[in-house]
Amino acid sequence: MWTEVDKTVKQWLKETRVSILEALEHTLNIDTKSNANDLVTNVDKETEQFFVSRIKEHYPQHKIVGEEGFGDEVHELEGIVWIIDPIDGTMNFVHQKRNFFISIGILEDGIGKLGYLYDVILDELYCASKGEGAFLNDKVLPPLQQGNIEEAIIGFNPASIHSEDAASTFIPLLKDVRGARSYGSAAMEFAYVATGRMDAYISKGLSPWDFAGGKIIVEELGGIVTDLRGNPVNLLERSSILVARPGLHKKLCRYFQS
Ligand code: 2AM
Ligand code: CA
Ligand code: CA
Ligand code: CA
Repeated sequence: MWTEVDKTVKQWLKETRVSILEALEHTLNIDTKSNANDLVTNVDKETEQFFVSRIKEHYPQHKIVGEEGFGDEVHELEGIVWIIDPIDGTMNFVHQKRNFFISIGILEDGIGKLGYLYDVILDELYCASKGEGAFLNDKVLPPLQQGNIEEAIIGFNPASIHSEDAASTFIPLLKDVRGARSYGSAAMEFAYVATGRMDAYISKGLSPWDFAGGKIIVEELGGIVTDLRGNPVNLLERSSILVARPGLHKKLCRYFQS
């Protein structure tokens, strides 16, 4: 069954790519959500509606959690649940027309089974099937190796610097690591950790659709995904995120224990 679902998701992703590239040729319809910098476009909504209608048609028993609200009200992870971010990195989508991803995680009874992070512009699909490895397009991704702070490049959200505890958490950490990056798409940052281009990614205030797909992929590679305090994340709740290579994760957690 999972092989068939996997094939179907990949086909749907390719279909959405065609529509999204086409939409980028026209004027986007842009709205704001929680604040003036929290953007949403017609393409976010249409892409989510596309997935919801296809899933309902092919897998009527499955439940769907989607950022734009076209899915179901899901209060428990029993059965099969799809967690979808139709465009992750909407600000990049609007301003840069690149560096945005489609993110999908599929869980069975709360266990991640299939994960997808799709770089629409580059046509690069990062995916994992639990117990069967992770891939970038057709290439197998090798397991993540141990890492240390001094040689680490970490991804983070620059807004974190304004948080009340930044002086005792983010600032010391940024001094100790080799370098820091911010790509503006949680999915992209998870994909970069999965491929070893970055060693960790740290963010406050993410939602399940920001991390569900990435968590499945990174965990399949032996990486660790928790909140900033090192606790397991709940896939139905907002959470901070600390994702890193094994070993490095524990060292990074120490910066956030105070
Ligand atoms: P989004 O583009 O799907 O909204 C940007 O640093 C990252 O944080 C993106 O992955 C973005 O996802 C996510 N994010 C979560 N909550 C956000 C918010 N309120 N405003 C902007 N980006 C948010
Ligand atoms: Ca959003
Ligand atoms: Ca997102
Ligand atoms: Ca989104």
